[in-house]
Amino acid sequence: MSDEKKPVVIVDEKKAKKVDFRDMTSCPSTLQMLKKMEADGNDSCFTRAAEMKPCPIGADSACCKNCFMGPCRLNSKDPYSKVGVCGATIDTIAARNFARNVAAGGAAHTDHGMGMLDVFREVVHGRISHFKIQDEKKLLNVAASIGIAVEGRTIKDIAIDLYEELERTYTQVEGEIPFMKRVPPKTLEVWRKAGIVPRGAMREIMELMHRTHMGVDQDYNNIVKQCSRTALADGWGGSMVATEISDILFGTPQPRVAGVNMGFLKEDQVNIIIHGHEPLLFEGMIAAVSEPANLDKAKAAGAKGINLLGMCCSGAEVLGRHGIPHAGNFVSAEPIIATGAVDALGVDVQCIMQALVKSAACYGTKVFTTNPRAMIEGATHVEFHEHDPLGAPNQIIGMAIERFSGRTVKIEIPQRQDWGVHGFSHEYVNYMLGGRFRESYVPLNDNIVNGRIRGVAAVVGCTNPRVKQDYLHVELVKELIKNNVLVVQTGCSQIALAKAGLMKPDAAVLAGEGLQEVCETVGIPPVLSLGSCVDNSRILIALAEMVRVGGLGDKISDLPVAGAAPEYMSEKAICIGQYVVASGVYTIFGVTFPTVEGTKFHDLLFNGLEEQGMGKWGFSTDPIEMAHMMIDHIDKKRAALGLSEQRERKLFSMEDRRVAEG
Ligand code: NFS
Repeated sequence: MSDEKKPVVIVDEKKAKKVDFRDMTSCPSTLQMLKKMEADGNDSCFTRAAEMKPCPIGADSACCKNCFMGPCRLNSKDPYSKVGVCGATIDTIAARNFARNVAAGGAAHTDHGMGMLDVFREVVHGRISHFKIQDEKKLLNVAASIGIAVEGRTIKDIAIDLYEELERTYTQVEGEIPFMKRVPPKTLEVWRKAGIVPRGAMREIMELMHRTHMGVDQDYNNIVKQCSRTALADGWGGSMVATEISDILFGTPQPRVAGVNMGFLKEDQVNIIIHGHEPLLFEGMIAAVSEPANLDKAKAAGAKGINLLGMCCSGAEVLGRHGIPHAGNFVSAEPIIATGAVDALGVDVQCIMQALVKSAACYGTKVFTTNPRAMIEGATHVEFHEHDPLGAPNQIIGMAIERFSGRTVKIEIPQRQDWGVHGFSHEYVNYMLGGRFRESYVPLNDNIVNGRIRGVAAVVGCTNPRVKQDYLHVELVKELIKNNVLVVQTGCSQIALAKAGLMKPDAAVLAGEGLQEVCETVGIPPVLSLGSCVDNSRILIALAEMVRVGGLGDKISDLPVAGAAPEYMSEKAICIGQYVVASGVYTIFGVTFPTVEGTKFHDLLFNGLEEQGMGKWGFSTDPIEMAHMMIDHIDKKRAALGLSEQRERKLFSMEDRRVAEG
C-alpha cells in the first residue's frame, strides 16, 4: 500500500477508528499539514470529529435542558409519543432550541455592529484620532437612505445624526429600526402582516431569550415569529450597521487582486495572523506593521520584514478592503499553526477554537486574546483599546519578533498561493454594471430577464470538520455557474472558492454560455467575493436594489435567487439563514439540520414560511442535488415572472460570436 493510500489510525483503544485525511479536506495545504500534525502526534478538529460521534438526540434537536426537571429526551421513532417532564412537545422543544441558536448568532453579529458604532461615535466626536471617516460618499449615501438630510450640511453634522439614528438599531423600544427604510415596500408589508418587523436588537434578543425560558412561549408558530423578528434585527440591523460603519471608517471594498493560502507565510519574515471578526484589531495591526520602529526591530532580529495575514472573517474583511493575504478558513486554523511559521496569532471574537492554544503550544506560536469579551485559558491577554489602536498591536509585534528570533520548531510551509479578485461591494456591482455616470442594477436585471444570467445564488458560511472541507462549497458553486447562475459569496465559503481558483476572471470558462458572455463583457469572475459574514447584509441591499430597479417582481421573494451554506457550523449561520429566509429567499443548509423531519416545526420552516410570503429552508448534503434544488427554485421564480421563454431562446453563443467576428 502506498503512503498516500495508508489510512490514518487514531489510537484510542475504545474508539479506534480509521480515518483518511483525504476524505476530510479537499485543500491540499490543509491535507499536507494534517499529515504533519499526525506525524507530530497532535490532534485537530478533524481527528476529534472522527473520534466523537455527534449525539443523535442533540443532532435532531430532540432534547431540552432549559430547566432542571430534565434534561428531557424525546428520542423515539414517533417524536409525538413522548413529551418532556413539563409536557413540552417536540415542536416546542425544537423551536426553542432553534430560537436560542438565532438569539446567540444574532447577538454575536449585533454586538460586533454595536462595537463598530461605538468607535464611529468616538471618531465623529474627535475622541479617537487614529481612525477617520474614509468614505464620505458612503456616509452620505447611508445617511440619505434612512432619511437624514445631507444637502448643504457638514460631514460632521451628518455623521452625528447618522450615529444617533443607527443607535436605534439596538435600543429602539417600540417602532421600526432605521434600515427598514431600505426594505422593498411589499416585503415590508409581508413582515408587518406577520408582525415581525424588528424593534431594536437588544429588545428582540431579550424577548426571544425570555420566551424560550421554561413555561413561557409553547406554540412553535409564535416562537418562530420571534425568531424571524430577531434574525431580521440582525440582518437588516446589527450586521448592516457593522458593514456600513466599517466601510465608512475603513473604506468600501473595491475589487483587487489578492492572495489566499498558506504559501503566503514567509519563513524569513515575522509572521503574524489576525483571526476573528471585528476589523478594528486588524486595522490597528496594519498601521503598526509598517511603523519604522517595528520594522527596524524585526530586521535587527534577522527577519526580512513583518508579514501580516488574515484568517476567517477578520481576514475576509481585509482581503477585499486592503488586499492583505488570507491564510485559510475556519477548519484550517490548527493546520496553519502546524506550519511552525506563525510567530503570533492575534484574535478578537468568534470562531476561535479553544484548541488553537494547545496547537500553538506544540508549535511555539504565541496566542494573544485582545477583546475583554473573549479570553482563552492559556493565551496571553493584551487588550485592544480603540482609543489607542496601535498599543496592543505594537506589543504583539514585539512578542512576535521575540518568538521569531527564538524559533526552535521545524518550519514546513505548503507552497501554494492562489490569486483571485476580491472586494466586490453592492456599490461596486452598481458601478461595474452601469459605469460611473450610469451606476445601476439595470444591466444585471436585464441580463436576468434576457436569460443570459438565470439567477443569482449566495453561497456562504463556514467549513465544518464533519464534512470534507471546501468540497461542498466548490462543487456546488461549479454546478451553479455551469447553469448560468451568478454566485456571490461571503465568509469562509469564499476562501474555499478562492483556493479553487474560481475568483479569477478566467474562471468564466467554467460558466454556462450566457453567464460566460456577461463575465467576459464586464470583466468579472463568475463568483463574486463580498467580504465577511456580517457582509451578508451587502447581499440584502443588492436584493432590495434588484427589486427597486424593476422587472423582477415587487418583493424579494419574487426574485430568481437562492442561498446556501453547505458546510455551516455556527449559530450565526442559523441566524443568517433565518433572516435570509424571512427576507424571502430559499436557503439550503448542508451537514445537519436541527429538527426532526415530519414534525410540525420542521414543516413550518421548510414550507409554511413560504406560504406566508417569505422564503423557506431546504436541506441537502449532496452539492449537485443542492445546486439543482436552487436552480429549480430559480426556474420556478422565473416562470412566475413570465421569464421562462427567454431562457429557452437560443443565446448568441461564444461560438457564434467567434464566427461573426472572424
Ligand atoms: Ni461566518 Fe466568520 Fe467562518 Fe463560519 Fe466563522 S469565520 S462569521 S461563522 S466559520 S463563515
